[in-house]
Amino acid sequence: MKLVVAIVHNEDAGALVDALLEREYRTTRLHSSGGFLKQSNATVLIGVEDERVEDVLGIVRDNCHARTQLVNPMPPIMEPGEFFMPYPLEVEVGGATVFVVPVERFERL
Ligand code: 2BA
Repeated sequence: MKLVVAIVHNEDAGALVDALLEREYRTTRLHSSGGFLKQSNATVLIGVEDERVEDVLGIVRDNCHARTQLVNPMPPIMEPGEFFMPYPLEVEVGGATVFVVPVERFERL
């Protein structure tokens, strides 16, 4: 058994969980936030048999889309008289960041 941990955009999480549920995968959706952008995203946990991992990854691929987001860079430490014009930077946030982790033991008690 594997635990698939998928960090996805908030806007994709609902459709992803619905699509997984439709195929009878059990999921848990956690509210999370990215360390870099500090914006909220969603972490979806899916416990699944080894032979169904690729099917789950396909569903993640079909439902999660890459986006570009604008970030305002941190201003540098300025000397008196210096001037800093903050230009927003474009960052591509992937469709999904996925970890597939082996599960040592699974029980529903
Ligand atoms: P964030 O940490 O908010 O990162 C959002 C996007 O910013 C990233 O997209 C990446 O394009 C960019 N980025 C992140 N750190 C950067 C850095 N040090 N320098 C330049 N650009 C940087 P993704 O790579 O698609 O990641 C989306 C979200 O997935 C991340 O949000 C984070 O919540 C999670 N994530 C990504 N890689 C991870 C990892 N190795 N471990 C844990 N969580 C991860």
